[in-house]
Amino acid sequence: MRFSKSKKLYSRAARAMAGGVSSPVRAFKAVGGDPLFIRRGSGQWIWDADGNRLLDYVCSWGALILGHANPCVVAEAVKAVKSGSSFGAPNVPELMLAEKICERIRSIEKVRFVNSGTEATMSALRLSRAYTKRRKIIKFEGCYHGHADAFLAGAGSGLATLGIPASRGVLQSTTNDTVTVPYNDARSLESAFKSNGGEVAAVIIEPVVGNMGVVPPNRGFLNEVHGLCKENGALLIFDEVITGFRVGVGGAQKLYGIKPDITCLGKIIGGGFPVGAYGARKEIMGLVSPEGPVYQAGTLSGNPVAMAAGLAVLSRLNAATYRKLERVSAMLEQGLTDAAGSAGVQVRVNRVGSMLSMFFTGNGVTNFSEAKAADQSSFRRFFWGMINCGVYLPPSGLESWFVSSAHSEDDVRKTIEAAADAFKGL
Ligand code: HOZ
Repeated sequence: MRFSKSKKLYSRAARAMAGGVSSPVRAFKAVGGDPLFIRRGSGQWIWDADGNRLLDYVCSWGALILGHANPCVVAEAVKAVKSGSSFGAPNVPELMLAEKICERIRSIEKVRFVNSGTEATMSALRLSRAYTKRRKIIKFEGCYHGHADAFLAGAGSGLATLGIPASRGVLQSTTNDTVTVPYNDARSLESAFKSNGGEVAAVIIEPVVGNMGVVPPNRGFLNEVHGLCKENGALLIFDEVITGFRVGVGGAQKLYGIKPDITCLGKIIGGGFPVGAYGARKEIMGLVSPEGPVYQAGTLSGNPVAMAAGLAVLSRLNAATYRKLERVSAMLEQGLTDAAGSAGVQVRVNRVGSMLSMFFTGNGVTNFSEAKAADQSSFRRFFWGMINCGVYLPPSGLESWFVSSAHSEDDVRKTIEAAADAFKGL
């Protein structure tokens, strides 16, 4: 495969854009080489600037559960944009999407739309502090909750990919209020509560981690987290920006039977447009301005095009969609494991529904240190082996792969054949 046009575009981008990209992981630093410029997408496929067609397992980092340019989503978005792209005023698609979210996510009685997952978590944190009148938060190592200052401690995603323990420009005084503990370790959470007394406003967690690769919660872990929050008077914030409508129609909270106090959403609810949301029971959301004293606002929040696209996606997600996603994703998990086994390569595939990732290790991966201990140089070679066979994976071993409803069993068979070749080339 030739990538000369992408290469030229990237050197132009490096002159005009910070790091040549709009978000760090996209720069391919973890896998080497130059990022591909994507020209178009349709269903499970993307085409790069050189005209290469690739089977896409990034799917806009999980936002595109129905695949690229789904005709119904496109039609609704086009219809909306033709009626005006933004009003900065209440609109009907926004109301309808809010009603749908409240109907489907059991812990949400009221929702507020924002423009990104980062805005959602940042606002949820402010709200939790206002509600509890406390300042500290506890987060889990390797979980990524966007790039607001308070969360940039022990964070996954781009920081993990680039090996950055913390971001410059974030004041120590801000992260002093952020306590980090290992994921899947309820005893550490318990001691964090003990040593921080009654100061903890909230515990924030990705109920299934998607930002250190995929790491599912151990059996009972989320229940213990919930119990400890209750005992200590802290709110539980579920960051479901990735898992919301991805692991099932009611999100991870339905799957694991937990009712968090605040839920953050993003990605899928915007149908591929910029969006985020946070929601909770009425009593908590009543603190948000203008009803209450917690200020949070945005010109493009509740944008009618994003709302119409999100509504179109949510209206098309049903039990059959999730059954198909499960079948195809399980086939991918098994196929990758078998292909690695036949090639004598040790891997662990972690999967929950249609989010999965493959770690080059013979050990289980249940937390950040285990995820980071996996062999990244094998991932790098595997990544390029897959690209050369026409399969586009996230350009980091510490990110989730996403299957869309457009991916077929035949696509998975092709992916497994490509993986078998890529394993041989390691
Ligand atoms: N933080 C995102 C992945 N977990 C990456 C977003 C992007 O580069 O688009």
